[in-house]
Amino acid sequence: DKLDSFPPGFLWGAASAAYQIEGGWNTDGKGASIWDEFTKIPGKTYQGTNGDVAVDHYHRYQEDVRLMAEMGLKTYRFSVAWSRIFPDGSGKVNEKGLQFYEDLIDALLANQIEPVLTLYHWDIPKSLQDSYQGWESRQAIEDFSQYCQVLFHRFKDKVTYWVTFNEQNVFTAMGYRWQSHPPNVADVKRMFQANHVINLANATAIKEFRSIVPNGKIGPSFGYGPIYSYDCQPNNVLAALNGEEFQNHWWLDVYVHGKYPKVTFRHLERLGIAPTIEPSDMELLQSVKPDFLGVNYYHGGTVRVNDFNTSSTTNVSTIDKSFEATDPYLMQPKDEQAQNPEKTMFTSVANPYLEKTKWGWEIDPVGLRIALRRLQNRYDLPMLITENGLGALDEKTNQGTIEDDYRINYLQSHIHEIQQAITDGVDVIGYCAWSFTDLLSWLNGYKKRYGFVYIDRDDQSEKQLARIPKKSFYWYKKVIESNGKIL
Ligand code: GCO
Repeated sequence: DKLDSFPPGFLWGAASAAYQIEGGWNTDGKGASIWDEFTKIPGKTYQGTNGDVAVDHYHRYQEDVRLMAEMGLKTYRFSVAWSRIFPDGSGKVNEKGLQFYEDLIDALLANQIEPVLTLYHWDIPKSLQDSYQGWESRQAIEDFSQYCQVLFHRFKDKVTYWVTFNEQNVFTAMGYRWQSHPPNVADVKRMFQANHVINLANATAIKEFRSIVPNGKIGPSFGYGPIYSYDCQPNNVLAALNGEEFQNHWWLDVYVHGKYPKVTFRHLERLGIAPTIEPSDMELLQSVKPDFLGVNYYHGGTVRVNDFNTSSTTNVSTIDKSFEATDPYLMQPKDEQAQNPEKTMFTSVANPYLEKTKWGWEIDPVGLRIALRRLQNRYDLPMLITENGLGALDEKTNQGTIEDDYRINYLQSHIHEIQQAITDGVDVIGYCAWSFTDLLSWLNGYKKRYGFVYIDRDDQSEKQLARIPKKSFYWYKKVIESNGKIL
């Protein structure tokens, strides 16, 4: 029945990122990235884990692609480590780095697996950070564009789907605000400025792409979570509008319409933290449009209006309480507002209807359908789900198997909602589960596992880091074989 199936050619896939799987951090001429440095700072990652070896995909990619073929994957999303191609970020190309990705791509194509190539999954070369502060400098636009052009030329006949930036919303916040990613900065003004430069780099890369890879498809992968109002109290509904704009449209409107949303921009201007925009910037942003939106979906967010009386971090004692209801801006000193610019727009609360994973992430499959519907309405582009999955503490049974029924349930419920969204009329071209093998969780080491394929880290034999397909691997194989019908 047409109404409850997936379109023919639907791209069933799985995803990964270079730093999280490759290892070989200085092999074959690779330079260091900001992550190679950051993970060595004591206390930054769980048990001090780093990606020096990761799951050694750099040396074992053939074995990994064999498993993908056995599973019947139609597509595989991976990222290229910029510092393999340009060890110093710019200047001289490292042919061995290019060759690695060419070999990987050829292996995928030989198995009829469509490559989805991510250009930037968080690992800017360290030398660019050191010499001009990375994304805070406009020089990064030029260097990123050079790097992209090398890949466009080299792989234009082999790769159709390209992703520019992965989760720009996540890596800018984590890196420039929360100090939990490199470059380990806590400065909201610098965050918004770096973010603007990345927008320009995104647009510049897409512009180059149009002339070099005219038949290819390119777009960003955004970490999207729909924002819900806590209830129907109108001020809470307004807070949810603010939340959706501040957390989502702030990026997506720029990608698709070349505009910053007005309410948030004015708000940041008032606080003195809006990005500095040069005369030709908006013209550049408006001159390009992605072919598709990559959607990374894990969960949404629930918000309400900030009740400053109950806020634990705001000192309201010196403020005339009679202002509170009418103008929360008057309550906080401006510099404090600038550190928490969303505070007067909305505040996040737990959703009482949703259960959570062990890491406290809400489990919300219907939220994925809502996400797809909202994104289709506002942006009207085909969507490729570039990530969705469950991080869990998988354990081997005595028989050496991994019975991850919880992951099957999680994926099944989400795939079901995608199918519902397609029935609603949404244009979804594929689904890449996160992740193919277990991999290095940036901050949670190897404890938090996402893969269809277990990586055995206890095995001390010569089979170290052995790959063991989990129960979910065999389940997903059947999902793919039946184009989603066994659901
Ligand atoms: C983790 C995260 C990642 C992200 C991915 C984002 O545990 O480190 O969940 O695996 O999902 O890198 O694109």
